[in-house]
Amino acid sequence: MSIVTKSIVNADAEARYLSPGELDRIKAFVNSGESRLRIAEALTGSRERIVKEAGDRLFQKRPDIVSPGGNAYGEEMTASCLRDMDYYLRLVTYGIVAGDVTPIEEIGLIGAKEMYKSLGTSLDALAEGVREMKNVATSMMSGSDASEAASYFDYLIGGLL
Ligand SMILES: CCC1=C(C)/C(=C/C2=NC(=C\c3[nH]c(/C=C4\NC(=O)[C@H](C)[C@H]4CC)c(C)c3CCC(=O)O)/C(CCC(=O)O)=C2C)NC1=O
Repeated sequence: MSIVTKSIVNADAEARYLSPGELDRIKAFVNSGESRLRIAEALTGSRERIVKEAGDRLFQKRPDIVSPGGNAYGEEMTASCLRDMDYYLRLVTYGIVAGDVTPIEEIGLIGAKEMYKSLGTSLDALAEGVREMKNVATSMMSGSDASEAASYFDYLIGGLL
């Protein structure tokens, strides 16, 4: 839910007008809209490059995961790994558009650690892959867009560890 919907639901539950604090938060959300949409567009437009470069960097740093016995060893498993990175990049764009990390949490983090443990996937390595996506993505942006985008990647990394 965006801050707009959330504020309205809360205010209406108490049959009251939006408070000055709520209006301030909505104002900040609206004012940051243009830059958030620009960032989401940039990530969406470069998704293939971001996932591919970040994947290459991850496998260079962690050759064990793509070596025999590794969780992402073999063409199919490597493809699943890159697909997961693409999933997470997509969730980051949702968060940026919503101006809220809730979509990242609800779609990508709740239950994720348990699931990855049962698959034998290293959460450290997955988080490293997300960190590399952040590095590739932010290197393509201006300073303020990069720091805005970085905060969503950082939230995701923190949630995986
Ligand atoms: C949008 C929400 C969402 C997420 C997050 C998601 C993740 C997800 N990743 C999976 C598998 C997987 N995930 C990985 C990922 C990796 N292995 C590594 O060593 C690396 C660290 C990492 C890549 C960076 C691999 C290799 C598999 C296949 C594992 C297997 O089949 O044994 C699976 C098991 C089923 C399948 O293979 O599709 C799920 C459900 N699915 C979803 O719908």
